[in-house]
Amino acid sequence: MSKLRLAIQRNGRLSDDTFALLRRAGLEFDSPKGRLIVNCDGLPVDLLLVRDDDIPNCVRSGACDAGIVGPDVVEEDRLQCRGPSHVQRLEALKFGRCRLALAVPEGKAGLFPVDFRATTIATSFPGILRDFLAAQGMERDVTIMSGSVELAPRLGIADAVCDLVSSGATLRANGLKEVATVFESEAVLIGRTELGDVAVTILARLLARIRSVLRARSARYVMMNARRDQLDAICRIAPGVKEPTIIPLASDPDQVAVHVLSSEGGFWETVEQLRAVGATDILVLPVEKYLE
Ligand code: PRT
Ligand code: ZN
Repeated sequence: MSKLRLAIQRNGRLSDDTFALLRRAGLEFDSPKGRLIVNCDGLPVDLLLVRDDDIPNCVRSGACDAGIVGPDVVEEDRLQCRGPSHVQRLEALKFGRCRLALAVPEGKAGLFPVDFRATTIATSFPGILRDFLAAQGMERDVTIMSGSVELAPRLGIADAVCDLVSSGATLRANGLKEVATVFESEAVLIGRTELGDVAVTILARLLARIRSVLRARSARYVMMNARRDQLDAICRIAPGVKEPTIIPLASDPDQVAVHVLSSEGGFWETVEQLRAVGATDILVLPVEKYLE
């Protein structure tokens, strides 16, 4: 195989962010809508478009070399298959954030966990839930549902639910209240632990590019003018700053232009503080790629 086979979600919550990230990492491809395999330019990669639940198995079985998926799905697959998974998490990708949470009908929230003994819990993640309950010493009956888990208490199928939550609106709309976080999740790049040399090389290149894209996202290039004696104060304020570049201004030997690469957020606050210590003509520029 002279290409890396990367499994990604065909059509779901992770799809658009995944396509955008891969494009920013230099993969060029036509619209993947309605296609199963997409060949990329820019890096020897074939995208395999599948349901997210199938991605861990694709990588575990060797059908694909790597994938982008929620760790909730990876962990559930690991617990279900029990054998060696051959799957490693390579990088958290800063999108698809959510949590797997335990929720009970509003009126019963105050009684958790004391009055939780006879509870039946509906979930699509029985492996993760059972692990969590065992660790808390509260084994309960688990009802497995493949979707619409939040309806279970109203339908009388279960007393509580364990479902993915991001804004919490779905739980609220169904009269449910979160009582415990079971698992935190954010999309990850996974890779097979045993890969041929070519796939290893391409995956390392893809990973380096993805890391540079993610690093650039929180980085800004800040340019300003200042007096030389203000430099210490400026460097203390600008967070994540390595060595600043100092350029003397031709018109005034006491004045310098300062360029810094700032790798942390909170820019308005930082800019206001820079102004307060005397920096002027401050320009803040986004960073397209950031390779250390
Ligand atoms: O068709 P396919 O099998 O590929 O997709 P799917 O329907 O099984 O998965 P999908 O697209 O819903 O989710 C894919 C991944 O996105 C999950 O495995 C999570 O890692 C991540 N993710 C992030 C979420 C959410 N946020 C999320 N809010 N997955 C699901 N939800 C659902 C949740 O199940 C509930 O129904 O959204 C609802 C709650 O949202 P809030 O905002 O109301 O709390
Ligand atoms: Zn799914």
